[in-house]
Amino acid sequence: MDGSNGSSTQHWLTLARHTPLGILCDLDGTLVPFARTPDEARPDAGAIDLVNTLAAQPGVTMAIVSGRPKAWLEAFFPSPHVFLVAEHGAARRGMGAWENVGEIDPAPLEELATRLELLAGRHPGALVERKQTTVALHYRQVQRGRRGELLVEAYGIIDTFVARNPAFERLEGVLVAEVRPASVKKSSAVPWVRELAGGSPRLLALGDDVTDEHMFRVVGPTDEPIVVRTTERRRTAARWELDDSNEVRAVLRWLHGVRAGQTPLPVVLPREINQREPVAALASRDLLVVSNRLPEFRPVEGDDGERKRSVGGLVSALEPALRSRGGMWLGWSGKTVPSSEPVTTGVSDQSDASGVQLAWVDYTESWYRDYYAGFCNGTLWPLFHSFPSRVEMSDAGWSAYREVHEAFADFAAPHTSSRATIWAHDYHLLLFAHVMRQRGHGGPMGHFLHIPFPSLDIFAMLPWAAQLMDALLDYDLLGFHTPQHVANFLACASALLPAKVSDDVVKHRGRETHVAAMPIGIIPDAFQEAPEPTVLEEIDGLMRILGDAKLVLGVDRLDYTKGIPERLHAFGRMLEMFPEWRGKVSLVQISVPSRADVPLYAEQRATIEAIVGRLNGEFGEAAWVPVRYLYRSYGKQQLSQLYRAAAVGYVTPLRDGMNLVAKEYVAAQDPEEPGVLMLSQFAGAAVEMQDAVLTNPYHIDGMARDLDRSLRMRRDERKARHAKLLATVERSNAVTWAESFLDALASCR
Ligand code: GDG
Repeated sequence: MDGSNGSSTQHWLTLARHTPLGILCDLDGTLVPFARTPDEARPDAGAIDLVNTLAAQPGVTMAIVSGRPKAWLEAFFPSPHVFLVAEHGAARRGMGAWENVGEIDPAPLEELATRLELLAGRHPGALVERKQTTVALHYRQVQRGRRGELLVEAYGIIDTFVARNPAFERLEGVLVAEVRPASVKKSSAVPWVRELAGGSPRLLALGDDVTDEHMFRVVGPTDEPIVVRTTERRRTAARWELDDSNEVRAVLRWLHGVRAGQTPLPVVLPREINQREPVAALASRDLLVVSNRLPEFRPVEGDDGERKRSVGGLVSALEPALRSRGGMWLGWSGKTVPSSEPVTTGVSDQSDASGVQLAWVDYTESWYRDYYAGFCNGTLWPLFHSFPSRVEMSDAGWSAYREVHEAFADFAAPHTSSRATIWAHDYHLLLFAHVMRQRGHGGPMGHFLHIPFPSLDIFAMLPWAAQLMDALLDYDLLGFHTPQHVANFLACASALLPAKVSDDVVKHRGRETHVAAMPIGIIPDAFQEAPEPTVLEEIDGLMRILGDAKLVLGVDRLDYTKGIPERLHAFGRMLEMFPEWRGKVSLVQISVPSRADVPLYAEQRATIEAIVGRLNGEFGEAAWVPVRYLYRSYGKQQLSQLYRAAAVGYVTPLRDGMNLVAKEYVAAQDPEEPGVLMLSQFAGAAVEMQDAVLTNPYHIDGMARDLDRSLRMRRDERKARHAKLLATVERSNAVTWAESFLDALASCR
């Protein structure tokens, strides 16, 4: 491709003729094309010759700035005229002699490398490269759909290592994750080469990787940073771009010719990156995730430090996809501002190039009231869970709902390329595709509904049902947890709109929307990890209080859909129907505080506390408390230990999109001595988990009998049921769920 025109040719001629000229050039992906493995990627004679020729030219300082080890670089570039920077800046060779930059003790990397090698051994194609001060995990050769699984584990190992060894940091390269000393960066090569060049040099910096961005950021205004676009397009600090190593070589050859006094015509010149479209430098992001709440994240430079990393399931599920695609996540910051003040938005600094960029919108107090507490949690949540009597409807709610969508879209449209993939989540964002299409978004857009989709008679209660349905059909893909939710949606579409509906596609207004059941999973390993000693102590303490009594465990956000009062009543009923259990079984109910400022939720809490009090008063004895009610949240490790200790996982929502607690309970069991999962037939999870003891939470006597049966179940039956349930939970996990959604979205068009 010839990107030259008169003015840019002149620009480059001036640079090419400048003396002194410093060239900082990365190797892999820049001067040398990527190969399948790092071993196969080596500079060929043409590249070596070009570097040597430039290095020998008067007025040129030629430096190779690479992540490769010293010895490797030296083998290809023995000439002392070529300056070498190894391992991203950890060592450099000036006039023939190597020096180390900074004091780095590489000893801790040994253990990390061993752990990553063990992991790589289990993932065909994964490869660990050990260098003097860095360890790199290459996953270019791992099959596309399998990368997520590898990365979840790898990031777990790496993040733990980095947390314990703050002198090191994690770095995302092109299909490589690397751990290296935090103190060294390729940016240190820039002043070094400037000094070596002497006088008033101009510098040319070429690179493709995020490690090269460090160079691009520190070059001066008269220098020229050029990014080589290899596999991914990401935000860059470079001003110019080239397509591949052939173009890099063509430019360098031309430069050499110009300096040698020839007047060669440029075959190709670097193209200026259009920074104006879109406004911010996020255009290169090709995946935007939008959800009401943002994953909390670790504080970044310049941030207020309030946000910390979250352990949420959705975050773990989406993180690998976001990282490998260079994604951005947009959501509510969790903050509200007075309605009289302008709404603030923001984007996280991405200086550590960790991959996922977060962008947020604050809510005004009236949005919080009318949109979040109002239309989302007061209207859609109860309606979609088929609790019509709890539904509140107001015009103010609907209008705030549309307003907040507009605000999200106003932010997203200029920050996203019009071809980017957008994945919106849950009932808070049903109109998002619609408002984005109005702003000209042409890329694929999908939505996943985490809660049930109700039947037509319920959905039709919404005065804006047809409008909502029409807007939903601006998505290309709608994902639901279960085939029943899909069927409900299709029935509503066909009844409310003049749409053509088949099993999995709705045609409307000349568009096609694909509809699919894609049950979300968990990351089972996260519930099977050995706990830290302090966690064990804490859980042992709780178990000691329970004494010999068998543990029946309920864990939920405190929400009326979870059926907590019914569950408590059924426990009491069981103690009446089967008095032999008195003193021998205790129910621990953990209720995680949720939407506490919404009146219905506060009311729910009071109801539950009253029932607990009544049960303990009626059945309790000096040495035995039938129900322990814990209104607090627990860490994942504590939760795993409680799951494992429980004889019955008591998961009885009145209605639930999926219910992840059911899956987590199964994952955490000891396969040799597993507990029994008692699961509501109205949880989406029941579709996949038929080997649980399925129960009807509306039928208190029936639930009491099911609980008795679960507590009595013999070990061989428990083991057989658990084995089947575990296979289900492991077969489709959170990462495969995210990958399959994105794959399906990509193939919609
Ligand atoms: C919605 C849908 C659907 C619980 N206690 C603590 C804690 N948890 C975690 C659990 C679990 C999650 O919260 C709850 O997930 P659920 O799926 O049970 O329910 P919702 O919050 O209502 O989620 C639901 C889900 O979206 C996904 O699509 O399954 O149907 O309603 O992961 O482990 N986590 C921590 N401490 C606690 O005390 N850290």
